[in-house]
Amino acid sequence: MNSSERENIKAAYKATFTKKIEEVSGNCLADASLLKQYQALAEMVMESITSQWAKTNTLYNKNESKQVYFFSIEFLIGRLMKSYLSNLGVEELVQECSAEMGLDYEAILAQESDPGLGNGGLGRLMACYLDSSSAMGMPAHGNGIRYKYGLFEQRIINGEQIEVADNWLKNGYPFEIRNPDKSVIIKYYGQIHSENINGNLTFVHENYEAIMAVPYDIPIKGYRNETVNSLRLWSAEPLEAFDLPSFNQGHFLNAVRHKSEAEAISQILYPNDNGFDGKLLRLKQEYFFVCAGIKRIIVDFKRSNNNSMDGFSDKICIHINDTHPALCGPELMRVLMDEEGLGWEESWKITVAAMSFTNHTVLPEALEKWPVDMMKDLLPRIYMIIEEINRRFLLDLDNEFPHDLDRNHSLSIIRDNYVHMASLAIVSSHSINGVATLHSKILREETFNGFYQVFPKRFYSVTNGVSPRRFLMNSNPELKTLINDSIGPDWDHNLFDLKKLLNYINDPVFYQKFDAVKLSNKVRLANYMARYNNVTVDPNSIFDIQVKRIHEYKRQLLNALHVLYLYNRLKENPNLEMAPRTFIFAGKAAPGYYYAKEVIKLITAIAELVNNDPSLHDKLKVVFLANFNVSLAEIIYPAANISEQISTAGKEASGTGNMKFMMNGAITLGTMDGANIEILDAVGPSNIVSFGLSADEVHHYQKYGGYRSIDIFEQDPRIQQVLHQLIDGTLGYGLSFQAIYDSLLLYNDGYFVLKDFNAYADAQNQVDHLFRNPTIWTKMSISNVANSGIFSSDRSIADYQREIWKII
Ligand code: Z15
Repeated sequence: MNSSERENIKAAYKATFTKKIEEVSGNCLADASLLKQYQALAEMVMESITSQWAKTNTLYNKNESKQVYFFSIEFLIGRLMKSYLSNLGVEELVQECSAEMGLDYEAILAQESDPGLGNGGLGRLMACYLDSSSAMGMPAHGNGIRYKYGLFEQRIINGEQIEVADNWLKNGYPFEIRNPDKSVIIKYYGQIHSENINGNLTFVHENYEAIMAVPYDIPIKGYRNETVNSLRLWSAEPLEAFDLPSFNQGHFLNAVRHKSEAEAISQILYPNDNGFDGKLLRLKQEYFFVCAGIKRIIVDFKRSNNNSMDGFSDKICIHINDTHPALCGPELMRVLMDEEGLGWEESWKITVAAMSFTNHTVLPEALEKWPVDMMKDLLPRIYMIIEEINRRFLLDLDNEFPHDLDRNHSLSIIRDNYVHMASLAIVSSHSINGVATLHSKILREETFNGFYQVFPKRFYSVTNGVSPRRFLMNSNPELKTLINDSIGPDWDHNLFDLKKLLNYINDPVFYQKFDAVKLSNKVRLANYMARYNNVTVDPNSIFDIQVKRIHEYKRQLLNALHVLYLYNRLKENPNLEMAPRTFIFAGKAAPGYYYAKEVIKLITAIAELVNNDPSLHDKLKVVFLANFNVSLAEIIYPAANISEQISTAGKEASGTGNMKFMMNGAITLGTMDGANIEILDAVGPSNIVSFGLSADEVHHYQKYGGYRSIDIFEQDPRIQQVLHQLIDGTLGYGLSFQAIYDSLLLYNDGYFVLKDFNAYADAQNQVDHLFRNPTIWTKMSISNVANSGIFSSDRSIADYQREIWKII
């Protein structure tokens, strides 16, 4: 494009934008608010995307290529405007034009609400996988719930978490299209009668409560290609327009009550990450999007397949993200048998061939099990089918392992009056995978060992990945530019090309530029902290960051206790030689998780103590950033020197924040857990700081005992001092962290915080030494960026295509 062509395009853009402002606001540009500017831009973006979207859908409707459907109860997509602009290849144009028109581009983008339709890693992973699928031109779609309220907004008041409703739809949402013509009716409760119709046993559902699922579709635009996939989120509505059985029977009040009950289903996201709550409404949610999603897939498939189900599993992959959508198995069976008239065997073959399952946790308290009575009452036909799936599975088991009653019991899907959802998912899928090498091994050898013995070939491993577009190119534009200037721009289609940065691993000129980028990102975060936390931090201090959900197994407590220990050392010796440190925390606690909320209180109390003590000469600062979400994450990762990944080994299935930090040049300070192990493999031992018990050691202690936290306490005066400070008023008058103290001593420290303390303190000391040698540090940091290619979600998606969905 020559410069006059470019000027023409810019002039056209400005004219269209000015016109759009009038359309969306009834005002001229000079009088339009930032919100209206954002809405105008969003409309223009949608207009450019929708024609490609329609073309993609036409292509898909021919049914030539295999389609993948991700069923997930969470999709944590983050703001989309920047992704759209960058994927369309028009971001620079829009930036330039905005500046020339006197508009504030970043402020316009900040108008967008950040949809919190997920809790943490699980939901964000799905968003990265959608981003990558589109980038790779692969037909893959999301299927989930359009929660009216996403994950709560977190405020910190008097050091405590306060939850505020997340009304992300309050100004409307410009990137979705409501498609009421594609609504699906969902039936709950009632009774099942079998009837003999024309010699066929037929199951009839009576006296059910019906509600309507209405889809809202969000386009997932591929990076600089023609692919636009769909994220379909279902909203629950009353079905007035339909023939409501209770209405017909004259139960008008029932029909009204039914309206608010219907809407309740997609009202709010459950705020637990890695924790099972067992609420009836949650089970309704699970069936809601499963039933709606399966129905739509079948309708679309048949329309383009001469109204036949032949070849379904050659063309459709139903991928279930954790067990929340595990009802996909029985629901697909129900539709195939009761609506399509197929027999059990044929239906079962199709179901298992179509379905694959990813497990994301081994924490026992997170594994879903629903009371039989609840399931039977709410979903009578589904429960019947689960019983039959189980009966046939146990029969097969008995054939293979005769009279092995223990095995039969422990693998039974229905056991001790609960439906075990992981068992259901495994039995009804041809593939089950863990999300990191260690995690998959634990699944095979421990968590699902019984199933592994029965179905060894069903078990796979795919290490998680993250979107390099969102978490490198778009959130760290200065690093992107530096990389482009150094190795050329082509790494954007193959993140392994970042290895070419190793050519600069001894280049002092490159070091300078690289350090300048990091500093600039740290200044940005420091400004944020000055503004929102009213804390001044030194951008040249080590930014040591732990951001993730607050959970015992993630051990924010270990980090906090170590900060307190450092504080004590500095108090003893104000001239202690150490690089100044800024410890940064962020993360939400589930509202009902008392212990996690205590940890937030503890961190803010330590911050109060440390930040207000002038005798520390600014060597130590502690900041808890409120309301960690995708938008805040995008500011945090690029600014990190240290990435804290310190879970008790064996507990963090993979982690994905670890990858986002690494891609931005942070050095991992981590246990040998989840994907940290693979980060070590990728960067080599000299570019990571690892410490602590191994998963085997943790497992051994948990199985055979032999760990007594009180022994460590008694031998270590540093720990005595710190633990005493939890309860002696050091952290504020009247403030006592007795529950935390007790968890460590009285209840024997279930997450091995004290056991790993010494190793962690040593590792932190090593970090200090490394950082004080700038050449070594920069070299480590560059190596991390250069070796992060394997953690692109493009690589993960390629693995799934090859190993699990068998595409190409
Ligand atoms: C969640 O965020 C994760 C697992 C779960 O079972 C639930 Cl319910 C929520 C996380 C894992 O804790 C994390 O290790 C993993 O990286 C992430 O899923 C994506 O696989």
